[in-house]
Amino acid sequence: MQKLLHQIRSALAAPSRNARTAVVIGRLLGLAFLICFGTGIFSHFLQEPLPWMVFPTRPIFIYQVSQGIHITAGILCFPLLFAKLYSIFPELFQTPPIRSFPQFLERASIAVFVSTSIVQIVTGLLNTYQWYALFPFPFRQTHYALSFVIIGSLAIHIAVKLPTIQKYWRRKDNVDEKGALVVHQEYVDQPSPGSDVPSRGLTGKLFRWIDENPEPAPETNRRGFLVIVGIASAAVVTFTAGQSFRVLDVANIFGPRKNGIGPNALPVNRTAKAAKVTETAVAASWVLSMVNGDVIRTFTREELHKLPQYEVELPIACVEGWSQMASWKGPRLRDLVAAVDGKAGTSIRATSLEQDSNYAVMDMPPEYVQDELTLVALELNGEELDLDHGYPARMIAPGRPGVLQTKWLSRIEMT
Ligand SMILES: Nc1nc2c(c(=O)[nH]1)N[C@H]1C(S)=C(S)[C@@H](COP(=O)(O)O)O[C@H]1N2
Ligand SMILES: [Mo]
Repeated sequence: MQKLLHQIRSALAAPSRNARTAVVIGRLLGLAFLICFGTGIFSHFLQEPLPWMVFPTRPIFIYQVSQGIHITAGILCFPLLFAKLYSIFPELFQTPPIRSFPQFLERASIAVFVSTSIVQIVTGLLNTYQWYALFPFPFRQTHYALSFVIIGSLAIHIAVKLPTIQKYWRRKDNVDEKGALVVHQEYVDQPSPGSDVPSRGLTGKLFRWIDENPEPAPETNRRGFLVIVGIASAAVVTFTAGQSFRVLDVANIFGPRKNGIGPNALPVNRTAKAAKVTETAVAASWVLSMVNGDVIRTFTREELHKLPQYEVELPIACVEGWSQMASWKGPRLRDLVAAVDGKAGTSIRATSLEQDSNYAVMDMPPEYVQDELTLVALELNGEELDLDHGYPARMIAPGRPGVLQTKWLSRIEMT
């Protein structure tokens, strides 16, 4: 068994597979995961705020940018994780498989880290294509919970590997005094207790695990590997980031959403038909109910039009990674709140005509309710709001995820 593991490692050895490469890729991967974690936490608490939390409403694109970065960094994890696994692959066949408790901890944390990361980025990517039905668990809660498992196992992994990380952090560790690359052609064996087969560890030096006729390990091999990883990373970003960042829109080949497509020149997330509101939304009896305890006022669409109208530029920024700027027109939410004597510090709960959906009820903290840019929109991009965009009226507020921009409003209650 040990002999076999030993042979596998020898066969898999390559100059691009060494500790320095693992550290270089690992740094980028760690950074990408931290960025995803931070922006993910922001997105999570916007959707499930704790009572004491107050969120920034400016800049208006704060969520658009943060979620765009989240999705882009997440997509970047595909080539990076692949490259990282490639660079350490022979290490999976260490002999003996378990040597000590810290080493066991390290391998276990990697196993957890790798498997959860793969689940995380694959389901995350599927989510950007709205393929929720493919997995039998609620996406958002699972994505949130897994992120802590990933960050935790990553922390353990970094702690255990700290000596290696320090040693190969800087490039000069691989070059001699004259700046030439150090190439070790022989493999490095360490005596392993209780076994007659020596164990082999990554030395970070460029060597090949070839038992006979060691071949020189050319620097270009390792460089070439990093270049390929770089090109692959640049390509996936270029071909998808356009759904989040307008400048790259022309190159958005794989991203599911395109700019300017759809009614009112804006993509539709869920259609009126899918939300089963095609009848209720156009019913002549439709009114928007403003409710403040016992004070209730209803507004027909005509009455909403008669209130002071404001025009604002605000993006729809979907959690699924696409976003687009649009021009909205309608009364301010705070004017409607004032019409039922709502206090300045009030939060609201908005209810949609849509039934039985996670998006049917939305809570909004005071900072958004009072914001002058928060509208009950009646028009979009210079036209009447399309049925698919929330006719007769929908919410639009600065800096919030698309999921909270409730369409087909029916009731707004002070809470
Ligand atoms: N009632 C209701 N409102 C909703 C949704 C929904 O499914 N039902 N989808 C939300 C999501 S996830 C997004 S991204 C935005 C998209 O708005 P749009 O379809 O007008 O572009 O609407 C939000 N408002
Ligand atoms: Mo969304």
